[in-house]
Parts: sequence; C-alpha cells; structure tokens
Amino acid sequence: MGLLSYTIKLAIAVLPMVDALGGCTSNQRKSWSSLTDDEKSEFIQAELCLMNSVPQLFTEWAENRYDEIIYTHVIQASVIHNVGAFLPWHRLYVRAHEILLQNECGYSGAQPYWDELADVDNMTASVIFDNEVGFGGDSDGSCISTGPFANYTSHVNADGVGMSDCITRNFRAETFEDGASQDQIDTCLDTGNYDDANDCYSGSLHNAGHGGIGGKMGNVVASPTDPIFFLHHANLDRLWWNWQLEDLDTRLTEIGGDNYPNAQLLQIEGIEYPGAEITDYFGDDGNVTTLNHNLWMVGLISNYTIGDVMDLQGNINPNVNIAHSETETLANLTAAEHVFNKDTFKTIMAVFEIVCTIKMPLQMAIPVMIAMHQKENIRPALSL
Ligand SMILES: *[C@@H]1O[C@H](CO)[C@@H](O)[C@H](O)[C@H]1NC(C)=O
Ligand SMILES: *[C@@H]1O[C@H](CO)[C@@H](O)[C@H](O)[C@H]1NC(C)=O
Ligand SMILES: *[C@@H]1O[C@H](CO)[C@@H](O)[C@H](O)[C@H]1NC(C)=O
Ligand SMILES: *[C@@H]1O[C@H](CO)[C@@H](O)[C@H](O)[C@H]1NC(C)=O
Ligand SMILES: CC(=O)N[C@H]1CO[C@H](CO)[C@@H](O)[C@@H]1O
Repeated sequence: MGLLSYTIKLAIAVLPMVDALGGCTSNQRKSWSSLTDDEKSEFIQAELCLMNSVPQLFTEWAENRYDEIIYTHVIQASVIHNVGAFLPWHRLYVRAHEILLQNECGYSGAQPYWDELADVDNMTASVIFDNEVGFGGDSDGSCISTGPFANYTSHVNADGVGMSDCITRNFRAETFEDGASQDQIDTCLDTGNYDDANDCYSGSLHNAGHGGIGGKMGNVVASPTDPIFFLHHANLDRLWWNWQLEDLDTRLTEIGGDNYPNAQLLQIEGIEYPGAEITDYFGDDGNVTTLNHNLWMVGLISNYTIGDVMDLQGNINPNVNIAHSETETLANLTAAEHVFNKDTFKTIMAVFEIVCTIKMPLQMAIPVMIAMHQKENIRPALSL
C-alpha cells in the first residue's frame, strides 16, 4: 500500500529524469558562491521540502524524509570511514541526496559544492553562512538559531533513533583554513595510487569542513544532520575526480584499501569485526575493497557497486527496480543494524577530535589515541 504508492510516485518522477540526466552537462554541479540568489533559494527550499516531507522507509521513528537521509550515514558510519570505500560511498551518498532533491522536491539544479579553497583565508566570511540565501552561521555549540534551517528537528543521532536533535555548529576557522589549503590539495593530487589518494582526501581536506564548522558537522556519525555536509562532500568528491582526471584511463577502475575499519580501532574497544551477515554484502570476496563492493543506500535509492560510481560523469539514476531493492533492504535491516555499534563510533569520534583540534594527521592521531587510552584509560572529550 504505502510502498506501492511510493513506487508508482517514484516511477512517474523518475522516468523523465532518466532522459534529463542522461548527459553529464544537464546535471552540471556548480559552486555555491557562483549560484544566483534565486538558484540558492531554490536549493534551500528543496532541502526544506525534504525536511518537511513524510518519511517513507522508517515510519516507526522517522518524522521526516531528511531523518532517513541522516540514518543512511549513521547506521554505516563504522564501515564507510577509514576504509577503501570511503570516497565512492560518499560519492553515491551525495548523488542519492541530489536525486531526492530533484525527484521528490522538484529541484531543477544539480547538487552545489562548497569551493572551500576560495574561502580558505576567512571561513567565517563565506557567503555559504548567509542567513537569507545561505545555511546560517555559527552557534557556539548550541542549536543554530539563524538561517533557514534554524528550526529543523532531526530524530536520529550518534546515540540512536527516536530522539529529537538539532543542527549545531562550533566554528574553528583555523582548522578549516589549514585543512582546505592549496598545499593540501596539491599534496593529495600528487598521490600516485588510489590507497594513498583515499587516505589523503579523507585527512585534512575532509576534516577541514567537518572540524572547521564543528558541532554536528564535527560528529563523524551524525554529520549529515547539517545539510552543509552535502556541499562539503560534493567538493571532496570533485577533488577526487580531479585526481582521477590526472590519469583517467587507469583511475576509472583504480580502487583498493581495507574493507574493514582500522584494526587498531576495533582492538582498543575489543570489538569484533561485524560477522558474515554484514560483510557478505560487500561482495569483495576478501578484505580488500574491489570494484564489486556493494554500496548500500538503505533504500533511499538502489544499491550500486563501486564500479558503478567510479565515473563521476556516469549515469547513476534510481533504476525502476527500486521497489524491489527497497523491500529487500527493509527485510534485512535488523541484521544490518549490527553495524550501528556505539563503541566503535565513540572511538572513531575521539580520533576525529584529535585530528581536528590538534590538527594531527590521521595516521599519527590513531597511535596517539591508543597510547592515551592505554596509559590513562581515558579518552579525549567527544564533543566537537
Ligand atoms: C573575516 O571576515 C569578517 C567579515 O567580513 C571580518 O569581520 C573579519 O575581520 C575577517 N577576518 C580576517 C582574519 O580577515
Ligand atoms: C523558527 O521558529 C520561530 C518560532 O516559531 C520563528 O519565529 C522563526 O521564524 C522560525 N525560523 C525559521 C527559519 O523557520
Ligand atoms: C585479510 O585477508 C587475508 C587473506 O585472507 C588475511 O591473511 C589477512 O589476515 C586479512 N587481514 C585482516 C586484517 O583481516
Ligand atoms: C542492497 O544492499 C543491502 C545491504 O548490503 C542488502 O541487504 C540488500 O540485499 C541489497 N539489495 C539488493 C537488491 O541487492
Ligand atoms: C544478508 C541477508 O540477510 N540477506 C537476506 C535479505 O533478505 C532476503 C529476503 O528476506 C533474504 O533472502 C536474504 O538472505
């Protein structure tokens, strides 16, 4: 019933899009600052539309469609960070968000990105934080009270589902300004293989937006609560694409890296890597990330493989079988909830805190974190 009418609604919405998005130029992403005020307003209205639309997947606890978008990241946070699939998973996630804006809220543009380098000298002055045609500004750690998203209430966070929460921010301009610099971009662009590139892009350039804005954005689990997340990740994705363009023949198929979270992180907490009921769906036939790796969007859109998303100019559209994959996804959700392990999240967040506050590269932060943990049996404060 509900599912069926959703399917019909989606099919009607999707069919014209298949043509409309067939070529890359028709879905050209632009930087936020290059949009006209009308274009910015249209984007904001579409985002508010998702935040005010009824949920379609998790009606027991979700109260709006955007809750389900956040949940897709929350539930998988321990297997989409510090793994080979980091860049491709987030590429598809940004695309899923873009598809929902377009198909469910009539948004006619493409997902804008935040050209962070352009704001590197003065983050707080960025037009992205405008209160009228932007996302609103800093809130020193409390719920934001300015801008169009001031009153957004979410119902999922790093502690689980069903509790009300809000968008918080806690600017650390210095973290942003160091992390998003031309030096960092050059360093990552110079890496010679996927593993090194994935590590590099997940470091400073990734932490710049998360740690610089702080609050929810600084929370490795619930960061998509702040819709700036998608502009930040669209930018990171663009930077990875620029890396791919340096040697496209090779880099359209170059993938690798572990498909399990950092072994040291798991060890500290005494957590076993999730069992076959979770890992089987990776489809890697081992513990190294491959092009066959399954990227799960929790029913927002169909599953895709990493191979499907390697070409940013490729054609990722929700296929007409979405109802099928959605049914399966819902049936399997209980098993998958296994992934949602709070202890792992807390450890990863603690490392993130070190990376963002002391501005230490991730590779160094992990051993420091372990040493602190062993020596004093304490963790750094978790709030960002
Ligand atoms: C950043 O921009 C703001 C607003 O324009 C200004 O007040 C502030 O002085 C600038 N900071 C720096 C370091 O330039
Ligand atoms: C938020 O709610 C307050 C109180 O209801 C209202 O005055 C304000 O206009 C709302 N802001 C937005 C951006 O919706
Ligand atoms: C990854 O798989 C290989 C081959 O099965 C195995 O030798 C290795 O121990 C595994 N590594 C981890 C960290 O599980
Ligand atoms: C999509 O991925 C999820 C999680 O990996 C899996 O449970 C589900 O069976 C997949 N659906 C399809 C149609 O492959
Ligand atoms: C991995 C897993 O649990 N897969 C199951 C998903 O749900 C379908 C339908 O119930 C089962 O057939 C799969 O075995």
